[in-house]
Amino acid sequence: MVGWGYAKANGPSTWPAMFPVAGGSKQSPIDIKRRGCPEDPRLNKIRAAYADIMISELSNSGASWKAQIGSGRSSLRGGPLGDDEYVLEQFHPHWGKTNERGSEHTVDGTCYPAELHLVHWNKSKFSSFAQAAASEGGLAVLGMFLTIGQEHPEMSKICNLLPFISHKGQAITVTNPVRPETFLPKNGSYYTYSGSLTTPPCYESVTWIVFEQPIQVSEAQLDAFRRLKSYHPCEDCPQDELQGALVENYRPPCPLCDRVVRKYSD
Ligand code: SG7
Ligand code: ZN
Repeated sequence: MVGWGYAKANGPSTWPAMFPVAGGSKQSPIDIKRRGCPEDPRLNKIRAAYADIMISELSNSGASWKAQIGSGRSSLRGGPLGDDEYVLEQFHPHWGKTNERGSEHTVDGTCYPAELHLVHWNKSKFSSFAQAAASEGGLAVLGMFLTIGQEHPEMSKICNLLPFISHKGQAITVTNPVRPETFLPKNGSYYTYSGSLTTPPCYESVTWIVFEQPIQVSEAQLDAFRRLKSYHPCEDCPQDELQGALVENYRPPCPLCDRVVRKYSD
């Protein structure tokens, strides 16, 4: 058996066989039903502060591209996170082959063309990202819906480097400054719930914070994502329905089960 992926043979419906927790009751993503999201007056604004953040490596995992954070200072607090401080580990997106779908979370069944994830871990309670990722309350992921519109200047810095990591397993070492705050929408309204990593091992360790207002990227920028390949440079191009294109790398919504999605309105 090949590893997990997004094709019919190794896609999300097959994950629970290899990763039993993927069939659990606190999985992500979910469809956010707006009518079912009580505003919680105890929630407050997300406080994200980033300074001198440098990307150390940009890589193609075959499932997405990933910008690994190498240095700088970051602090994510507030909202549902209480007094714990979370720090930025990496960011990566999920996207579709066309603009009709691509986001992992959906809102009343509506998909966006892509979704960006800023992955943070709880430095107050854990001593490494790996430990936090496997523990309840370990991670906080900021999710931003991407729509097609203006070119995003900060995203362009990434897009310009993607041709160097066109295939799975490729990575480039960089020391590139990035301003993660430019990926947050102007309006701070968000949905929050307890969930999981959206890829294997699907650990149920994530406090999800999904912003209501999408951010814009250009069609050309999403096309740069879509030009990536999901197979190694020495392998033959897979002959499945995706033909080796790294697209459709989103997990469809999982059952909400007995969870509540709370809303904060900015
Ligand atoms: C992407 O999404 C990668 C993964 C990430 C996963 O496939 O960015 O990161 C690595 C280490 O390759 O997994 C543990 C982790 O961050 C799931 O992240 S997500 O739930 O935010 N989508
Ligand atoms: Zn993700």
